[in-house]
Amino acid sequence: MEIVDFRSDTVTRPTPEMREAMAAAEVGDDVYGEDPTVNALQEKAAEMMGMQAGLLVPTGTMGNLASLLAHCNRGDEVIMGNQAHTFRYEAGGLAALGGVQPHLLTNQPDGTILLEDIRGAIRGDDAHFPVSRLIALENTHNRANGAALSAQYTQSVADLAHEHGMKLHIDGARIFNAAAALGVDVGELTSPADSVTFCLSKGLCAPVGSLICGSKEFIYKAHRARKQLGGGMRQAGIIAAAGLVALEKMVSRLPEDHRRAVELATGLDTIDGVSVEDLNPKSNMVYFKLAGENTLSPEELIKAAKAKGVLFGHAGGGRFRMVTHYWVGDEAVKTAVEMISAVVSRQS
Ligand code: TLP
Repeated sequence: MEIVDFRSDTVTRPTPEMREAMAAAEVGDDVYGEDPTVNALQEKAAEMMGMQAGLLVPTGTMGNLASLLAHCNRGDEVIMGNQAHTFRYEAGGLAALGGVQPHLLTNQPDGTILLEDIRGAIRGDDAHFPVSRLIALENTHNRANGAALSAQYTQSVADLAHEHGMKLHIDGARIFNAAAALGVDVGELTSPADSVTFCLSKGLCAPVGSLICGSKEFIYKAHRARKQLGGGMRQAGIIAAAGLVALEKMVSRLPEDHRRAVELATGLDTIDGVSVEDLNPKSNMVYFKLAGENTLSPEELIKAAKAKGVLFGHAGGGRFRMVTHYWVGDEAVKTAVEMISAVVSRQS
């Protein structure tokens, strides 16, 4: 039985071209700054993001944490959405390792945080208060159906941050999906911010790696934070080589994943007993719930679909997530809809 894996775009395996580039990569010791392939990747990433410098880290989680550590002191506060990946899925690293306190504000269904909410959360100068140091946005926003935050909104949040002597960080794990969804150059989405983390190992198919980009001064600090976190890698050019292929070859095909997400959403919505949250998903994620009289528990649905070769995840609260990516084509979308329909209809 063929398995179609919609659990995440993180499941993507490297392309044959990436494997070739990895095998042929020129390498050096990156802790000495001597890996030419890492240096080339960092320069390319910074240029694409419209920033001065870049830094390769193993994961998006480390990228966000090293960025927070570089921006904040212990006891500082970071304003972020209550649905942010950094708050929900990064094992509390900002509190555990940074002593940084999240100040949570409601994420709107489109992934934004209302400007008036942010304004109201920024603290005055009072010895009772933590210092409001940083605002963090997520683009695309994972739990908001993969919504893309516009350049204009990002600029407004950056202006607000800077007005108050604060910084703006973007968790741009899927920032290239956001750029594709909005039809803009990725730099328009990132250059208003002070720092961004983006991932090579999601829709771009690289096996490992994320980049942090920002000013030279910020990257200098993030470099030390990366070392503290154990993320100083040696001949990391092997990884960077795949990353360069990701940036050169995989960005322009992301709209294909987005088209398939719309097709998947449309197909799932025809199933009696399935309710799709956003019938016109903006990027590569489809969230749905079971509706009507269905008695399947989330675990039962996932298990029954798996038995038919279709993998997807439960995001909590009866919300299921399916993510389109390079390794799921049109046939996989059809198979997924058919199999989920078979599982759900047997129950309703
Ligand atoms: N997200 C994963 C899971 O952790 C939920 C996924 O399957 O979507 N920021 C965002 C917005 C993310 O979605 C993720 C990964 C990360 C950061 C962390 O990246 P990694 O997994 O490289 O640490």
